[in-house]
Amino acid sequence: MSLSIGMVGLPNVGKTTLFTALTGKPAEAASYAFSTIEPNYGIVPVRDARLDRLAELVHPAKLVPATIEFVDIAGLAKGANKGEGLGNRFLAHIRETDAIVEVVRYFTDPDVVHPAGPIDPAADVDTLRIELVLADLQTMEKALVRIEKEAKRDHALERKLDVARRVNAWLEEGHRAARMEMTPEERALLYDLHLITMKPTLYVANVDEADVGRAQAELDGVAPIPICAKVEAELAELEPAERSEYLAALGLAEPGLHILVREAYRLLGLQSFFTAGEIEAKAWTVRIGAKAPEAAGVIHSDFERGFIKAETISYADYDEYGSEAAAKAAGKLRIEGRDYVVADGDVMHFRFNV
Ligand SMILES: Nc1nc2c(ncn2[C@@H]2O[C@H](COP(=O)(O)OP(=O)(O)OP(=O)(O)O)[C@@H](O)[C@H]2O)c(=O)[nH]1
Ligand SMILES: [Mg+2]
Repeated sequence: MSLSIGMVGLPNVGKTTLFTALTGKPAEAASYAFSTIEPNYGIVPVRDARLDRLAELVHPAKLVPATIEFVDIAGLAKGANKGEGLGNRFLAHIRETDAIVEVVRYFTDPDVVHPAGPIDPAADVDTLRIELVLADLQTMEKALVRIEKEAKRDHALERKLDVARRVNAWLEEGHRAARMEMTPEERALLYDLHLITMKPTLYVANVDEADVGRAQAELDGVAPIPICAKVEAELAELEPAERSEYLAALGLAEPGLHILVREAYRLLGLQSFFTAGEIEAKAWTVRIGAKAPEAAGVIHSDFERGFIKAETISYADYDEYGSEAAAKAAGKLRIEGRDYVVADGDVMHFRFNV
């Protein structure tokens, strides 16, 4: 599973600065609005101290963390749906992402133009919601015509048509699609429309250096993650020792980016399991609640198809006993079947037959 997250926001709020800090990929950030035109794509390893510990114990030739892809697009201006600014066509680049990070300007730096005037996070979130909802309505306009046509031929699609009409009416009232009440089945019926406001969304409050780590009031009913993109970008450039020093000076236990990545995992209902051998130690991403065969399928579809058993050691046991052999001798290696619900941090080895 390759997870991807799209970054949205008004122009000049710090999206590209945050993207560069996250990915280490240089991309142009500038104090004028609409500095990003073509989207930036970058892969971020998910830092996990447990994987480092496994590597220390197993000495694999290769260490492979889980990854998330970030996509940084052009800023959306008020009226983007009507072509204001760069318009909203760049949203196409994030239609198929799994989640959205919305960057909101809190920092006050007068050298950085805020096109909407005074700094007003709640108003900015409203502006952006309206643009995203209007973009989804444009998607729905075409989709409804198509689904209506299809439903005439195939009556099984009438339920899809019904929920599509409901979500259209809901969007017309200005709400995010994700906030509409619907069953998981209805939600699944809408999946292939790739509505942007249906995606789980995290808000990042891009705060002044002085407010780093300070909680902010809720935006649209959820607490934003306070991050100073500028500080994160500086932290990302430092050697580990200097970084620890700077973090301590800021009163932070870890970079805000780590929190962001963890929160994205949580929001998406994901966890990691590990495989550990001489060739490689690797973190894999799986849904919370997934059973052993689904986890096997993350590695290879053959593993799922031919699933027999999963040899499983909990991370805590692996850490305590120090090796597979020692954990096994202590009776901590469990042989789990198809109904086993994978736990976060499980170290697994699959037996399969195809
Ligand atoms: N003071 C301060 N400046 C910041 C911070 N984050 C970004 N900036 C500055 O704000 C300006 C805009 O940053 P970008 O990262 O280019 O913003 P963007 O959202 O990608 O902008 P567009 O691509 O034009 O939509 C740059 O001059 C950054 O250096 C911050 O946390 N504090
Ligand atoms: Mg940018």
